[in-house]
This record gives sequence, structure tokens and C-alpha cells, in this order.
Amino acid sequence: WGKEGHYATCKIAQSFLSEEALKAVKELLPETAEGDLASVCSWPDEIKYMYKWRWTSELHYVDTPDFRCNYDYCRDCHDSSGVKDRCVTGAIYNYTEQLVTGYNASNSVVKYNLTEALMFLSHYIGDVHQPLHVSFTSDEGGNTITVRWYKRKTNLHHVWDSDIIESAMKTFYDKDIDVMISAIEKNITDGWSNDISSWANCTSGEEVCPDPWASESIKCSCNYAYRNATPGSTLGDEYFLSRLPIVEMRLAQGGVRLAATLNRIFDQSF
Ligand code: DCM
Ligand code: DCM
Ligand code: DCM
Ligand code: ZN
Ligand code: ZN
Repeated sequence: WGKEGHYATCKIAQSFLSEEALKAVKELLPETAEGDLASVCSWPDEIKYMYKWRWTSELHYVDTPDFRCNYDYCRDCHDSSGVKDRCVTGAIYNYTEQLVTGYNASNSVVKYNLTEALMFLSHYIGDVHQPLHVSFTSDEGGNTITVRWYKRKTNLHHVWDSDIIESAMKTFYDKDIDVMISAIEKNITDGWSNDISSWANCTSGEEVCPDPWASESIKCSCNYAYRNATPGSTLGDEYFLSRLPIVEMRLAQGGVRLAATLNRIFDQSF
């Protein structure tokens, strides 16, 4: 996602945190966040081109085999040099593990920077819900598919990271991301209320389960993102209005699942 998508995911998540988890999150946030998780959720995008952080740039996505429409951790989770576990789902396991270990080790030596771990985990749980962050290898997640979004030239990846959300804000939400977030939150508590616990649960009983989330994303990529979006095509009202509900649902699921994960990590009663 772009800035708005990550902000929305983390705002929604913060509203679903338990009191205990919210307290732990606030203690780990940098001062500059002023207690607001959403304000630092794009931090991993801001640093990924800096020399010191270049190694993190491949942790935002996972490439799957062309035209297969499925995802397999062992097959797909590696970086471009083939190093295992270096992909978005591997990063989610890794940063969850760091937070669990670090948080329970209150008196022993903490090996990890838990503030960074929280910001990476919050960002990557957002990204794994962006359908095109789990998609075909040869088109780099839609980055090499040039399309028009209405009149403007862009690429399919950027349409799903930002253009759909920005057009929705302009057309329906008073150009205000907080108005859009309120609408999504209202949808969660009304329309999707029966789905929330199935979204939040990990059937595996683990703290976090990014593999089923990635499988959902590649299915969305095939059924909605790539469909009718061939190179050179113009995407307008028909594509926008049919895909916006998918984008809003993925933002909602990302937020609910980030909250559920942080509740399981930081609150013993979950
Ligand atoms: N990993 C890492 N840094 C850590 C912990 C783990 O880079 N502090 C890596 C090792 C594996 C992947 O993350 O490649 C998953 O780790 P694990 O198998 O320990 O969960
Ligand atoms: N793991 C995996 N495939 C899965 C689930 C987990 O490869 N379907 C890996 C990721 C971590 C390690 O197992 O490297 C430990 O995961 P956890 O942190 O959930 O114990
Ligand atoms: N991206 C992706 N899959 C790829 C390559 C990149 O999902 N195979 C994502 C990461 C960024 C966006 O596309 O969100 C742009 O990538 P970059 O910053 O590498 O240009
Ligand atoms: Zn992206
Ligand atoms: Zn990202």
C-alpha cells in the first residue's frame, strides 16, 4: 500500500487493541508518534532505499510463479538471490517472534530493537493484504504493467497501492482519509461483523498466520487485479467501482488482523 493504505490499516488496528496491548504498543512507539501507531506505519517505506536498510526492501512482498494463482511458503518465500525466508510472510514471522521473545524477556538481555520490530510488523501485515504484493514474478507485482488510470499514465501496482484509494477519497470521502476510515470501520461493525472473529483467528493456534493471508491476496490478484487490466489498457469507472469494495475489505482485514496479532503478543488474556 501507499501512505494512505498503511495509515488506514494501522488506524483500524489501533481501534481494536485491548487496553493491555494498547499500553504495550504505546510504550514501544517512538516519541514522535505521540501514541499514534498509524503515524509511523509507513516508516519501512521511507527507509527502504537508504544504504543501511536496503536489505529490507525485498521484505514488502512475495513473488509467486506466473499465472499459477497460488502461494506456497517454502516455494515462494525467498529474495531475488534465493535466500530463504526473505519475503513479506517470512518477515511477519520474524518480527512477531522478535516481539514475543523480547516482550517476555523483561529482565534478561533483549537482543532486538522492539520499536523497529513493531513498526516493521505493522507495515508488513498491511502489505501482505495488498493483493499485488503477492503476485506474479515476471511483472514484478504489476509494476511493469503500464495502464491508464482514467487519463493519467501509471502502472497496475500503483493503481492498487494508491490510485483506487485516492480516487475513492475524492469521489466519496470528502478528500479525507479519516472519513474513508470511518466508513470502513462502520462496515466492519455492521456488514462484516460476522466475519471478524474468523478474520482475527489463526487456526494454527500461533500468534500470527500470514500464509493464509498471502493465499487470499494471490486469489484477489488473479480474480480482480489482473483481470481486464492488460498492458496498455485504460481503467476507469467500471474497474474502479468494482474493485473499491475489494480494497476496502483488504484494508479492514489487515487492520483487524494486525490488532488480533498485537493482542496475542502483548495481552495474556488472548
Ligand atoms: N531471522 C532474522 N533475524 C532474527 C530472527 C530470524 O533474520 N532476529 C530470520 C531467520 C529466518 C527467518 O527470519 O530466515 C525466520 O526465522 P525463524 O525461522 O527463526 O522464525
Ligand atoms: N514457517 C514456515 N511455514 C509456515 C509457518 C512457519 O516456513 N507455514 C517458518 C517461519 C519461521 C518458523 O517457521 O521461520 C517459525 O515460525 P513461528 O515464528 O510461527 O514459530
Ligand atoms: N513490489 C512488489 N513486487 C515486486 C516488486 C516490487 O510488490 N516484485 C512492490 C514494492 C513497492 C512497489 O512494488 O510497494 C514499488 O516497488 P519498488 O519500490 O521496488 O519500485
Ligand atoms: Zn506496493
Ligand atoms: Zn511496503
